[in-house]
Amino acid sequence: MSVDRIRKVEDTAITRAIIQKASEDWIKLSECDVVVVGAGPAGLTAARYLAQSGLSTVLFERKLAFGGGVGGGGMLFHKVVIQFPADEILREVGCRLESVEEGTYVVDTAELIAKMASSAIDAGAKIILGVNVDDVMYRSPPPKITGVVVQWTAVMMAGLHVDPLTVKASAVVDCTGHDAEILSIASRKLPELNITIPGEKSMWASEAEELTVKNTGEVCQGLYVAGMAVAALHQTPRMGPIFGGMLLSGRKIAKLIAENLRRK
Ligand code: 48F
Repeated sequence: MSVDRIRKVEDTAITRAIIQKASEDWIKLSECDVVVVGAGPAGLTAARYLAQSGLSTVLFERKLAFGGGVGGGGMLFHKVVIQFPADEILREVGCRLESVEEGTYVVDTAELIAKMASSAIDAGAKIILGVNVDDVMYRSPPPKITGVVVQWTAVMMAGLHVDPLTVKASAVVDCTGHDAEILSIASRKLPELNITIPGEKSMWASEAEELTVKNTGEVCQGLYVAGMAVAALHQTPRMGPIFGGMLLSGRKIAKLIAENLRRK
C-alpha cells in the first residue's frame, strides 16, 4: 500500500480509542479469578495454563517487557538450559530446542520469552505491563487473601504520593522471583499468616530444580507461590540459568489453582 493511501486518524480519536478500550479491560479485570504477579518464566507459564483451564487470568508485570530473568540467559549468553520433562511445555508452544545430552536442551532466550508470552495471551490471559503490585487485599477471620493493590510503576519510580487501585481475585500467585515480593509484603503486614521468608540458599542446580517444583503450592488461603519465590520461601538452593523448574512450577500452580477453584 502506498504511503498516501494510509488512513488519516484524528489525534483525539487515538486518545479516545485507547482510554475507552483500556477502561473496558480494567473494569473487567477488576474482579477476576486469578492474578499472577510477575511475567518471568514461572508467571508466563502459570498464566498460559490458568487461562487454558478457563479461568479469567490477569498477569501484572512492573517492567515494560516480559521475560523476567530469562533475557539475560547465562551471564548474558543468549541461551538457557531446559531439561526433561519441561521440554514438553516448550514444544507445545513451538520453541526450537537443541539437544546437548540426553533429556537436556538449550533454547534461545528471545524465543522462549516470545513464545511463552504469546501462548499465554493466545490462551486468553491478559498481560498488563508497567503495573506494580505493592500490596494484597485480605479478609478475616480466618485470614485469606482476596486480591491485590496495584499502582503504575512510573508513579512509584517518581516517588509520588498517589493512592493505588485494587483488583479482586479468588487466587493470587507470587511469581516475582528471588525476592518473593508479594509473600514478603504479606509476611510483614499480616503477621497472623505466619509467613517467614528466609531467602534462598547458594547454588546447587539439580537439587534446586527438584525442590522448587516440589514446594510449589498454596501458602495460605488465596495466596500461592511459583518459580524462584518458592526457593526464597522454603530456603532451598538457587539454580542459575536452567529453567525447567520454573516452567514446571508455573504449570503445577495452574493445575492446583484450577482444582481448588473448581471445588469451591
Ligand atoms: O525473576 P523472574 O524471572 O522470576 P521466575 O519466573 O524465574 C526466575 C528465573 O528468572 C531466575 C532463576 C531460575 O533459573 O534463577 O531468576 O521465578 O521474574 C519475576 C518478574 O516479576 C516482576 C519482575 O519485574 C520480573 O519480570 N515483578 C517483581 N515484583 C513485582 C513484579 C511486583 N511487585 N509487581 C509486578 N511485577
